[in-house]
Amino acid sequence: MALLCIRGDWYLYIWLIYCKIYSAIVWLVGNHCRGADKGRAVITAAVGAQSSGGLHRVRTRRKRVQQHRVKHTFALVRRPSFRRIVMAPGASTAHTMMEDKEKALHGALVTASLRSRRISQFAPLLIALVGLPARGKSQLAHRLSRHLNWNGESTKVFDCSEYRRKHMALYGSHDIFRADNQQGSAIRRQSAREAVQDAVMWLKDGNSVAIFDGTNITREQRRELNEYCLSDMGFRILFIECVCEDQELLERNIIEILHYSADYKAMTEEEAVDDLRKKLEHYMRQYEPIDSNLESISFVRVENMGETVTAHKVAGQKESGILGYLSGTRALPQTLYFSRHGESEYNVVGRIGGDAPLSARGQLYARALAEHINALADREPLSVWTSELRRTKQTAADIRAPKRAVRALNELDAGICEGLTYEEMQERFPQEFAWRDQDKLRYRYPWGESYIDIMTRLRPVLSALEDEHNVVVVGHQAVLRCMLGYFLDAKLDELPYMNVPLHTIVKLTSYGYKYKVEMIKLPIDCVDTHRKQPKNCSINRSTAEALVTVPSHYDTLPSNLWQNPNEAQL
Ligand SMILES: *[C@@H]1O[C@H](CO)[C@@H](O)[C@H](O)[C@H]1NC(C)=O
Ligand SMILES: *[C@@H]1O[C@H](CO)[C@@H](O)[C@H](O)[C@H]1NC(C)=O
Ligand SMILES: *[C@H]1O[C@H](CO)[C@@H](O)[C@H](O)[C@H]1NC(C)=O
Repeated sequence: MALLCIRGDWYLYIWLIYCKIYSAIVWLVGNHCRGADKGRAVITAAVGAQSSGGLHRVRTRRKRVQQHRVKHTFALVRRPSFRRIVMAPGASTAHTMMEDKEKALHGALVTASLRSRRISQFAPLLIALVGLPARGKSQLAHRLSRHLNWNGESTKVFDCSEYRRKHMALYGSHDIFRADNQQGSAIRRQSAREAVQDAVMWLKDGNSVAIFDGTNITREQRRELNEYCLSDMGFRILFIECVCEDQELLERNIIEILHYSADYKAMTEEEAVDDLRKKLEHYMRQYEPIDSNLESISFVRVENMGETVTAHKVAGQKESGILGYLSGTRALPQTLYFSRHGESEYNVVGRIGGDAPLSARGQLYARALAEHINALADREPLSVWTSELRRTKQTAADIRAPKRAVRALNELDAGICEGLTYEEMQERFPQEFAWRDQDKLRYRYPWGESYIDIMTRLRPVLSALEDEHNVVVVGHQAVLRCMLGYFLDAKLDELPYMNVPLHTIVKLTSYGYKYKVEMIKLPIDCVDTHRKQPKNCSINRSTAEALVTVPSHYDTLPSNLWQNPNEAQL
């Protein structure tokens, strides 16, 4: 019995050893095969689950497809511009089949782009501008920044030349831009490094976009920055190249630089022109335009200030939004006019909202406005945008220009408070009234809107307006506060308290990326509708405290308003 047991064990041992050796051989052979033709192993695994009857047919068919694809992708890998397609299934096969030399050449690029695909949509985004001076880079940077900030992405521009100016008390001359100027290029490199570092800090602090406004003109500089962002920081990165072939645009940009750049404040006109021309020459000697065949970066090329916009390997929500913005607007010089509607019957009696017609004085303003604008329209074509409400349409009625009523320009909807005076609001909804005073920007009227809401609905109008010239917008107080706030870079919390008086034309003229503002008050009397924030915003405040800043108005509509306004009781 014992002997049988031992012998039984022996059989078992031998059997086990046999199994081990067999599996080792199978493993070795299998590995060898995989090394030689990974493609087949992949296919075998892929169709392994299928019934053996159909296996042979499937296997051969797949194999042919796969071989074809391998050849195809292999050809594509040689052209970096198609690397996105290569990253489709089969890429790893193509990778294994590459020769060593090509592996070394493309390996880094393939992994880099693989990595970039893995970076989350929500990762912060660094935008790096590329291009020669006077191609409109700074202008694009600031406009884009304004647009992104408005859309809730906290964005900041990091301007290399500002860092450079910090290092040199006063701009010396074009000399520091020469490639062979050791000290100059050290300063430039140092300022670029500092700008990048600050941009990185900004993004690490939880902000979403940093715009790096340097020149990054060589391929090597771009590759470094791309590598640094993707691999070291885990940020997304998008290059925007500004190209400008149009002589007229170039000249205009150069004139703007000469006028507004801090570098040229201390120079005479001729000196500055000569200096800028030489600076451009130095840069031109070093400049390597982005070449999608040689570089594996995602970039957008903006030609002639937005006439043509091309995108290469641009992915992601933020990036496509930016692409949309860039292709939607041309950064050309513009003049825009804004006016509130003339005084309405509701303004006279201090009521908010509603759809009241103009008061007698409002009609006078409409005529004066038309006279003023028509004089301009005789020189240059104009167009008029109004809201869909009666008071703006009536205000624009006499202007001789094409008119359009835009729903997004309608006044803030006051919900349950539509048509009330502030006194009535305090009487009926004291708590709502106090809450509104506590945070006017975010307060939303029950069944109505907040300032934030109108900012959102104004987005498309603002984008459209940035691409327009000579447009007269006849709008309402809250809506115009938001629009002017956008163009003048106002802080959001200041928006609801901006003063946009009645019977005043606000003229905005662009210079560079900024706007100059002129207030043209037409001499027609009107009530004041501007209510300052009261000191006491507590919900327990007294009625007197709540109403302390309410502007004076008539209690009933006086019939002889425009004849002798001083007689009516205020
Ligand atoms: C307002 O008054 C109520 C009671 O009348 C009190 O409970 C509350 O704390 C007061 N709130 C403030 C902010 O003073
Ligand atoms: C606001 O008014 C209430 C009630 O009159 C008072 O208790 C409170 O101290 C006032 N707050 C301020 C900041 O003046
Ligand atoms: C471009 O970016 C790189 C990346 O950090 C930086 O080192 C380089 O100095 C920049 N070049 C210029 C001219 O701003």
